[in-house]
Amino acid sequence: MAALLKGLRVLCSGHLSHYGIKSLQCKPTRILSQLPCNSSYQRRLFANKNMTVELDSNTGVAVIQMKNPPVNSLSLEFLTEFSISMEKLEMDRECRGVVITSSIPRIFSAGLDINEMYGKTPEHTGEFWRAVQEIWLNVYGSNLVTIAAINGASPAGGCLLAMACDYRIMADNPKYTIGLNETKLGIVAPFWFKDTMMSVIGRRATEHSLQLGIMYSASEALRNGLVDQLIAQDKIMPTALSVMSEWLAIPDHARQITKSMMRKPTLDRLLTNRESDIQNFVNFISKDSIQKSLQLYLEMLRQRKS
Ligand code: CO8
Repeated sequence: MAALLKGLRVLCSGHLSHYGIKSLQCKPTRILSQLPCNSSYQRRLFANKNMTVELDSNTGVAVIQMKNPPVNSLSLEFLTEFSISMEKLEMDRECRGVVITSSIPRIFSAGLDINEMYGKTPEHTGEFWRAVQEIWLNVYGSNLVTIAAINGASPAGGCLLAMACDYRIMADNPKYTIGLNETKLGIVAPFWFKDTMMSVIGRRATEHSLQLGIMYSASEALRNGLVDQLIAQDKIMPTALSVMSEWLAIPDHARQITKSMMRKPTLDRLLTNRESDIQNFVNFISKDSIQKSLQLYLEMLRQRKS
């Protein structure tokens, strides 16, 4: 018993941080379902331009609500703000889990902002891609429990963000779709998008999905494991919080080490190839043929609207 306690202390002090995705932090364990009903209720709100972040310090659960109209596209500014918010929550001793959702009706996120990739300088494109890597490293590598409450369409980068979480709940609406559709834009999902999808739905389904750029309906996404649960739109947040309470019932250190064991090789692959990945992206996206594809795609989006 003494040895076990000593082991736990070592873990909590972060000496085994090579096991950890980020350095391990033991935060006081509070279980949502065990909270007294009359517990003093404390919410902290961080209002940003592109999202609101609300932390309930009684439960340890934060909610990030994306609000970048019209479609929550992931611009450089959005990505930077999101990463800073995640880092703040990660450092906050009161936070143990985060639910990511959208305040825009019918849209979770339209993925990367195509305008950031079209007609821009290589310097800008490189900076943008570093920010894309950063948001993925922050979410996929988070020590917190992460749940995506997907309350609308979630193509490409929106799907990546959801897949980087520990659990995905999607609104049960046949009009909402989710998937990595890059090939349909004439571009290629990078290796770490592919790795993330493979870790969620397996190799064969990923190969099929990526080659065809498939956007799955909510029910298809449930069937192939891309999302874990479907629920009526108005039940999505209560369900996310209830699932969160199950995850928070597990001691943090045990869950975090397990998560790290599963995710570290994938994270390390990007960390060791980060600069070459940026260079590859800049070279690829600067090609005339790719710029042409992006231009046509943007025009198609505009025409579809009119
Ligand atoms: N980026 C920038 N603008 C966008 C994007 C986007 N991803 N998506 C939509 N918009 C714009 C539209 O052009 C339109 O602009 P405007 O008002 O000026 O005409 C406005 O947002 C509203 O769009 P819609 O009218 O289409 O809105 P709807 O509610 O009808 O549909 C959808 C919402 C379903 C999200 C739809 O807009 C859509 O399908 N968008 C495209 C989504 C997409 O294909 N995203 C892929 C982005 S690429 C990516 O994330 C990964 C890239 C990896 C690169 C790797 C290279 C090596």
